[in-house]
Amino acid sequence: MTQARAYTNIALIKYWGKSDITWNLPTSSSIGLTLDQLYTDTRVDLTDDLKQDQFILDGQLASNPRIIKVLDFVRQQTGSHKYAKITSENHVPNSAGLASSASAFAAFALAASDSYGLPTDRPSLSRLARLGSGSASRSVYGGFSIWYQGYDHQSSFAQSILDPVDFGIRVIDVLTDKKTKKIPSSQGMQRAQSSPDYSNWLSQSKMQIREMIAAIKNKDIEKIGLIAERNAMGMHALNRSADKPFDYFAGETWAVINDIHRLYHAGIPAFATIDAGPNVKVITDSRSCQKVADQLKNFGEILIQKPGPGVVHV
Ligand code: 2P0
Repeated sequence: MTQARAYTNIALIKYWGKSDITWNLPTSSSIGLTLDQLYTDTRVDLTDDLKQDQFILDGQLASNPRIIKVLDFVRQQTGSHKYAKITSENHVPNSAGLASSASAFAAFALAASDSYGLPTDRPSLSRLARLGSGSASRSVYGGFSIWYQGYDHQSSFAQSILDPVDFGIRVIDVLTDKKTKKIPSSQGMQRAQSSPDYSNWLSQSKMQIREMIAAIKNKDIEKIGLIAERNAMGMHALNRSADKPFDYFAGETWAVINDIHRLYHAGIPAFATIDAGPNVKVITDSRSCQKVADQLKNFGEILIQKPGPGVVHV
């Protein structure tokens, strides 16, 4: 038996497209910041009496083809024929609809690698986590990490940029909408790849990766926020210009973004980023986060997060 814990990460430079669906290879590199509030604990038990893999999520028997895909890969690598019992618990305050495949597959990668005797160095864990869910490759690491695009299973892995984070960056979740998203990320990104602006997005993203690494090394929260906001807006513009256009933003999304811009113009570091749903995350600093949270609390539940750790045994 082995049990692991991993935290969610927020993409500052987004992963939004696949070049290979089977291996989950992305069309661009991405940068994430692992946070400290939302995590998944996953336990893997190998027993001889199981006739198939068994997955229990938050106390309920569940099924997830991606878990089986990762386990089949692990068995193929190790020559093992054992089935696994996987027990997973998401720790999300107030069940706010924030459950994440990133924390889930990062924790699962460590628990499964340990159980079956695969290497547990972080690059190897990030590759295995990636097979389950792309963004999970970054949750293997604490603090800031980069997931290199690569061109095959071996070359597409994540590495640390900075951990621990020794400056006061904060991320505030503004939970205007707790329902599950309408279009799953994997479908959303596939549709976005039909946008006539997609190749321009890829070249922008390449430049933004370099700028973001420099901003992180300089501990420049304003630059980090400005680049992340521009990158997020570019991702959502792709969705709106896809063959079958769609939009994750809701009315409240724009209302929160407009307030964030008002705060920034009043001299408070506050920048917006949005993933595959309507909720806005605010990038800010430790001195301003309470003020920003107070300004935005009328929109919904607020969660203030600090940089968090990488995957560990528990
Ligand atoms: C990211 N997102 O970089 C981007 C930005 C959402 C928006 O990665 O299909 O669940 O499992 O590889 O990792 C969410 O997509 O997608 C995501 P799969 P995943 O964080």
